[in-house]
Amino acid sequence: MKNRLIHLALVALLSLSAATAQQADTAKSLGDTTKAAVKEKRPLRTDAAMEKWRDNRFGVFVHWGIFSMPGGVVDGKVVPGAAEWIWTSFANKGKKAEYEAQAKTFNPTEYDPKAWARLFKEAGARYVVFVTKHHDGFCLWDSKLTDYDAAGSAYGKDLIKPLVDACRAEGIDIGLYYSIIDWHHPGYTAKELKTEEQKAAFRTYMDYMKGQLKELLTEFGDVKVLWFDGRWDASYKQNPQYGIEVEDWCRSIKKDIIINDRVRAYDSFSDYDASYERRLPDPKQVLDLDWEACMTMPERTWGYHSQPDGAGWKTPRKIIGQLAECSSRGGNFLLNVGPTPQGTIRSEEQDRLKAVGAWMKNHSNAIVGTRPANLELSPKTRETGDGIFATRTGDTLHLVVTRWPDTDRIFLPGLDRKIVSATLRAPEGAVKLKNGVETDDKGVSKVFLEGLPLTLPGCEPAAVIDVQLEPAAK
Ligand code: JFZ
Repeated sequence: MKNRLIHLALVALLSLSAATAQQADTAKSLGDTTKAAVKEKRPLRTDAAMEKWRDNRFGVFVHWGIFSMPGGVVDGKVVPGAAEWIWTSFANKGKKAEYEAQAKTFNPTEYDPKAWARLFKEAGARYVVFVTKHHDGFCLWDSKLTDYDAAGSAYGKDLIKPLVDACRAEGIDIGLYYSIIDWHHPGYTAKELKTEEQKAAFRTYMDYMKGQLKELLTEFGDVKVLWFDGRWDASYKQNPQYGIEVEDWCRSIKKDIIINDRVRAYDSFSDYDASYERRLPDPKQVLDLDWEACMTMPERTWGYHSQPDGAGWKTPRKIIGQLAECSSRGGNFLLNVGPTPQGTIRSEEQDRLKAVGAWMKNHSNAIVGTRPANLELSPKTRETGDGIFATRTGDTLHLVVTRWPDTDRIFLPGLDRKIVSATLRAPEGAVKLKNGVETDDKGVSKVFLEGLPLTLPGCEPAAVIDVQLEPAAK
């Protein structure tokens, strides 16, 4: 427990520390040849695969594995925090073998991949990211390189392929999560590699990883995203060339694969920055690269926890607000579920996915396929997901309103184009809004929409106003 807290604190510290400090630190430990790669912020990709990734905007993350079995409880005691880290509680009690033995009894008999796929589709998700191997090393597919996998469990067969097929059949793009950290593989060491034996052993692990990544990239059809994680151990950081090798390997197998920033030991953003974890980027931050925020529904845990700690389950309004905020800033939003060991998705998660989906059914055009409108309509000091968030498609602005304004006007500072029309798309029918311009004492004119209904229409968690603009001057 203590170890885990220290670890989580370290991870948090790391991610919070300024990029420059990290780079300075990195430069110290790297030779000149790799320094350039470390600082590399690549030009934005313009290929079709990356454009599609941007268009998708909303994904579902699935954290599932034998870590789901204890449900956050060890020896009758509830362990707060991330349930997918429960291995550390077992290990600290000298019960690593007991943890791993769960692989033999893992038997999600209620698993219905088609039902999951339908649910994700109903939620309005355009892509998914499945954990195929988390830090505990258990593999959810049938890997030829280990028996510590779904095929070697009581269930006895691959869990990933049927899900990949079912989601693809629903038109959902596929992403696979793969942990670099591996607490099971005998060659993996977390600490700095000192002896020749350790180095040789880690080499066997590198080859194992590459073999598994080849399986993932060749046996599951068109995989769009590889989502790496767990690059912070000393062994991996001591050898930054490992991350470069892994990344190059994946690209050599699939040229247009989209890879997140967590593949290399240090700050290469790879194709996009996935460091926004259970948080959204600071409103003051300039975001000039592709990025994605991943989010839990309860406060902390990714894997199934029978009693998640924290402030409770996020409301659909909060989730939709966060999704809209990400879209308005050019980022994707990856919303997590942690299925039960039986293979079901708990009602707390289903209800929220369906509520988001009910909203997406009417309003996905404010999210999917949009680009940021670059309008700041909410205070920078707001809570995430709370306010008015502007996306655009062509000459149409979409304003997603999760906090109903205090007056009947919405000002659009920074808008330099004329408004043709503005429509509130309410479930009980469209409402035309008027617009006007007000010039203040300093001669600055401010465009506004006017005539908002008295309250947020219907019972919707968020309203959407479409604003048709005059075409931009050529
Ligand atoms: C990692 C995992 O340890 C966790 O179990 C989960 O899978 C999550 C999606 O990813 O946790 C992290 C990784 C990176 C940061 C924080 C937690 N970070 O950069 O702040």
